[in-house]
Amino acid sequence: MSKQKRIVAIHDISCVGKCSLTVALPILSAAGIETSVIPTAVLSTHTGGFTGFTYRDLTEDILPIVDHWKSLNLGFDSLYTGFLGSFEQLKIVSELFDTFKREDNLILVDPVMADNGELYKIFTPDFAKGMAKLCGKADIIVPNITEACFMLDEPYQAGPYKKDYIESLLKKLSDLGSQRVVLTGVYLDNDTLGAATYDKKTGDISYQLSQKVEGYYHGTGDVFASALLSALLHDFELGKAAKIAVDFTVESIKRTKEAGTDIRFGVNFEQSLPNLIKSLDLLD
Ligand code: PXL
Repeated sequence: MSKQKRIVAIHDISCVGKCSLTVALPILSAAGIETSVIPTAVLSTHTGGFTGFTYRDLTEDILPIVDHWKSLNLGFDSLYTGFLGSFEQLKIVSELFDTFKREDNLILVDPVMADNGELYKIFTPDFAKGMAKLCGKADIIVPNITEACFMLDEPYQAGPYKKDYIESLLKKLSDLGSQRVVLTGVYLDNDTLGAATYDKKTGDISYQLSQKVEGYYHGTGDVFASALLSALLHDFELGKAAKIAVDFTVESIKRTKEAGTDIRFGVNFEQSLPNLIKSLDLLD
């Protein structure tokens, strides 16, 4: 049995509407990974589709938490960030990376800020530039196509996409500074949807596409990134890790669609966890 990995997940807690920490924690725990957290904010719901949500910013708690952990000599096998709510949080998280980065650990940045050609309401195009800088400190980044376009300061185009276009995005994204890139929301025709992966060191590119399920389901980016990280921490190679994450996400979306659930509440990933555990080869 290999040693259990310990990571830290740095996201908000949205109390209702599964996303960020309420998705990352159960998925990574099911994958057998000890997951410490830094909550960046507490919201009554996420910001995508509910009105009147509360928002308690926890930025000022982050550095004292880090200082305490430094005094305990804590280290992490991975640092995983998602939704960050302000420029100040970008700066503090960047410092946190400097503190905890090691040769052998993995920084995954999911630059959560936009979808379907638009930034989420609380963000400005300038924020995307700040996020692009943070991506430069990551080992792996997981943007969707909208986030990629905002970070590269390019106009968003709707698909289906040509491979040439996807591959030019992958390469420009890795030029932001991270060796590996997983681009989500990729489709080359109208029947499939999934992710493309790129490893700058080896030059390997892969496409992990699955049957497209119509409809926009909230929090699926967090479901995907958490499953991807789970697979990478179990030493699956990048393409295979992305396939595991695509399959897990699609299964969760399909189940949610069949149940007719309000899309704002997120997807039923909980009942896909047994299959995730199987696909990670964790059953004896
Ligand atoms: O799933 C991404 C996400 C995470 N956290 C908050 C959000 C969103 C997307 O809208 O609003 C608070």
